[in-house]
Amino acid sequence: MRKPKRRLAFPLAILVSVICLGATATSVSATTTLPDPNGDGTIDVSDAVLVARYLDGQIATSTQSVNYDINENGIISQFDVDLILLYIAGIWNGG
Ligand SMILES: [Ca+2]
Ligand SMILES: [Ca+2]
Repeated sequence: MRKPKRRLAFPLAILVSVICLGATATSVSATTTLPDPNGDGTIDVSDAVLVARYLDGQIATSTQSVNYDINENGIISQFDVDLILLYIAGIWNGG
């Protein structure tokens, strides 16, 4: 069995916290300037999963991966996944 990677621990902890707290906002309209990783018009857990899978090497780079850089610092990292989850949880406003 494959051991979970450490870099997924923090976002998973946030996700579990959001679920345990009964957060009702599981998706947020992408009317903000926040990049939308999967391009479906909302920012939700599926976006975080997509970027996490990209970082884990489970999916290849695509033209859409430019949207994976949530804080637009030129680097796609675990921090981008964390920002998505913080945004969904209402802890970060995308600014
Ligand atoms: Ca999305
Ligand atoms: Ca980034």
